[in-house]
Amino acid sequence: MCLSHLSLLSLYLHVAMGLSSSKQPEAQVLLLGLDNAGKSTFLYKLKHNACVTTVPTIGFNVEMLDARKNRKNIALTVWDVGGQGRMREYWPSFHQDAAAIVFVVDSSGRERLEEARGELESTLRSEPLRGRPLVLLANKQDVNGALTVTEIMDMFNLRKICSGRDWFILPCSASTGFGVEEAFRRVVQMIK
Ligand SMILES: Nc1nc2c(ncn2[C@@H]2O[C@H](COP(=O)(O)OP(=O)(O)OP(=O)(O)O)[C@@H](O)[C@H]2O)c(=O)[nH]1
Ligand SMILES: [Mg+2]
Repeated sequence: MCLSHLSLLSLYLHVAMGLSSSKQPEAQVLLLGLDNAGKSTFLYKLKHNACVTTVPTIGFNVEMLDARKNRKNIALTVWDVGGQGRMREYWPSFHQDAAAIVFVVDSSGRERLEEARGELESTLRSEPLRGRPLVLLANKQDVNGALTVTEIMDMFNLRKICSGRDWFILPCSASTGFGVEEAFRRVVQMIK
């Protein structure tokens, strides 16, 4: 995917979804996190209930998922944006219409936690994302020695950086599927 075509594709998808003429509510979910955090693995586990072999995402992946909230169906569009350094400059292009943020952290990569914390903090400072709910996924819990949600919550100072929005942190393993459905339920619950 050529990155210069991101906005065009996004516009196309909006129009295409609008033309689908369904009165079904729609919401966009933004999946962010450092490279190697497990975003794409999480997305495909959710979509296909399969552990797909991934390659680093250059550009983004997008999938539509059906959810139910208050006895209504909601069409969720999940944007999984590449997390490598050079991809992060494109993250803000996805902020505008996001109803919720899912930030994925590799809990087994202690040495990159500070980098992840910094990226989360600057994401949460973005004006278009003000007040948007956050689900933080402490991923790779299947790895021995992975940090716990409490450790990550403290290291990220989550209570402070998330003031003014609904947030939730939960452990998961995108590759085994542990916590994946629960994460999805939380996201749906928090979308306004
Ligand atoms: N052990 C373990 N490995 C995982 C888990 N989730 C993802 N991985 C592995 O971590 C690596 C990176 O996963 P991706 O899903 O491609 O990571 P990503 O966040 O999409 O990375 P970018 O696209 O570069 O931003 C892959 O080798 C996955 O198999 C997990 O829960 N446990
Ligand atoms: Mg990816």
